[in-house]
Amino acid sequence: MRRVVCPGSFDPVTNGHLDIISRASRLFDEVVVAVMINKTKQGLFTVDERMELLREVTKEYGNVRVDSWYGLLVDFCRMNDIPMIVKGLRAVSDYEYELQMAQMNHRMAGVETMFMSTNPLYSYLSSSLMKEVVKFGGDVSGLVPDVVHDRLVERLRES
Ligand code: COD
Repeated sequence: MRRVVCPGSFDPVTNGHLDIISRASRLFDEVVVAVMINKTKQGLFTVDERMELLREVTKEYGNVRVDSWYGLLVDFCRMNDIPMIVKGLRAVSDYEYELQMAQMNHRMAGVETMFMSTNPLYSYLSSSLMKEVVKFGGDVSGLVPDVVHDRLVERLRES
């Protein structure tokens, strides 16, 4: 079985993430979306909430599974028998750090990284930008899935 992991913070998932996940789902037998836990960073959504949103927006793809992990991504790969990571590249600025991680992951465990060029429609999207825009009353509809849009508005209005 050709299995790949799509890792990230997904706080929350955007249409940019979803585009990469859906394209990967057409190339691999199974895509495991892994919400990586960063205990030093307070997210807007809890890890469980992020996973719930990811499950909701990927339910139409029959071969996408959502999981979470605290620790090295390569250990998650070993545990789940995953030989490859898929990442989206938005710009040259993403590349330097992504390349460093790809080389380190390969050195540590022989795990390969595949880079997909971002869909130009979504190349300027990031979870942080979506949060900032909604926080100050801007409109991000069409840039995140509808369910995420509603949860963002609800959560940021609460605060
Ligand atoms: N278009 C296309 N792709 C996108 C877009 C977009 N608009 N936005 C994001 N992406 C892709 C990028 O490939 C990105 O890497 C991924 O989606 C996830 O994005 P985020 O913002 O949700 O997540 P990040 O960047 O915070 O995730 C970083 C990781 C958690 C993946 C990384 O830090 C990691 O692997 N940590 C685990 C610990 C570890 O193993 N560390 C050692 C690494 S060598």
